[in-house]
Amino acid sequence: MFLDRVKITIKSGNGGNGSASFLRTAMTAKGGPDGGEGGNGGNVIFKVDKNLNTLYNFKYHKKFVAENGGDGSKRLKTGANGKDIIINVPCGTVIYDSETGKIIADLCEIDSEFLALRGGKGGHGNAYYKSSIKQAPHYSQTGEVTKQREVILELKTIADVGLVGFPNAGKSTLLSVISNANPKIANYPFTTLYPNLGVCEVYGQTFVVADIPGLIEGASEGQGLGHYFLRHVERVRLILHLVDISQSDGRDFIEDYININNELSKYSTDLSKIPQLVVFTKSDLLEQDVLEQREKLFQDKINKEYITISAATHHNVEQLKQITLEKLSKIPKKASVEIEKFDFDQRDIDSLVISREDDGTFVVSGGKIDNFIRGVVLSDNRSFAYFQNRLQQMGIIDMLKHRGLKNGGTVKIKDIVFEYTE
Ligand SMILES: Nc1nc2c(ncn2[C@@H]2O[C@H](COP(=O)(O)OP(=O)(O)OP(=O)(O)O)[C@@H](O)[C@H]2O)c(=O)[nH]1
Ligand SMILES: [Mg+2]
Repeated sequence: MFLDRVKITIKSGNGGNGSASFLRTAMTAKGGPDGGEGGNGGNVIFKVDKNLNTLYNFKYHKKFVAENGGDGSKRLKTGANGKDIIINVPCGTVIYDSETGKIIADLCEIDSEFLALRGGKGGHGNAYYKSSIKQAPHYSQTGEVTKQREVILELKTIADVGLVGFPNAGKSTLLSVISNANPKIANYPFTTLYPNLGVCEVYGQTFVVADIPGLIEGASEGQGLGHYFLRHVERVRLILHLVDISQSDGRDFIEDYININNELSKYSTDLSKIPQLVVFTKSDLLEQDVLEQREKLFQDKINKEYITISAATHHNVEQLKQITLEKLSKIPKKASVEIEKFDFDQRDIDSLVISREDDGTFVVSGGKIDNFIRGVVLSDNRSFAYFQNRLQQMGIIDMLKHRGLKNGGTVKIKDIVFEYTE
């Protein structure tokens, strides 16, 4: 089963909590704050693995969660950082944000890495808050809690050359003859079920060839597997359009040529703009005079550049490789897909939303509050006083009053519910 589009869930690790602790030993009855910092959560990283060429690994494994950071502890001990999770993908994987459909990354270099989600920050321990005026802070900060996200991975093969043509045209046979690939070959249509890649070498230079299977009439409207695979043609620089000139499947070779081109242009005008070289295959099956007649017919009717080969006898195969290399040298490398500037991992630390529940309770939420509340531990009157002070400083009390909060009104901020008193 070939898998080239899949939705997965990813999550970076939460930050570990900072610790609130005081040094107590036999010698120091009243030691200072010694609560250590929480560790950072692990990141989510995508990495190109050259040994992969499908997204099959994601068929059953769809959730990837990096490790949480460890909590800080006494004696200034910092929590361990959570381990990153590395997600291996094949070269040519484009990553989309499932929510907005925007492209997050296009991974087309071997071994390249992409940091998709940063781990949550660890919280500060109480030792961090010690200052000349605050000798014994009793509070610490909780770690940053990260959100789970969904992304779509889509494989768009990166090859210089795409082999297209009707099933049985001889695509896989040609690939096996000109490259290191070893695809399945058989005398029936749809032998190849997913694109194969091979590296072809000519005079010490190389190019990558993709065998794009399953193209038939109606492919652009979803017939067969072809439509599914046409996205792999999008990024090739040159199409070798294979046409069985021996007509061994009983169809007219010129109609075959026209039909496949129709499918390409129906799929997208971009595909029809990709430079093409027509390759007539299986010349060994025809008498020389019949072959010449058909070539002449093609010249008269279509008048496009072509080369006639036989993968069986290797007739013209070397020439085809050389012409392909020569053509490629004149076609610029394709830019990778266009990426809009988009910070997928942007953290919301600014939003502030005030809403009201049916019973009149004011609810304050948003990233600004989430961030602030990490440092709030309502263990006693002092910390509550701090909490109220900060609400005042942040302008939240004024905003609430503006929205109608009166003395005695109820306010809910995350898990904290309190009565407002002036
Ligand atoms: N005589 C002869 N037979 C060939 C030649 N090239 C391919 N064939 C045969 O044609 C049949 C189909 O070849 P494949 O390479 O599997 O064709 P394909 O285009 O990959 O077909 P699908 O994978 O089904 O799309 C096989 O039986 C091959 O042996 C050739 O140059 N000469
Ligand atoms: Mg094949």
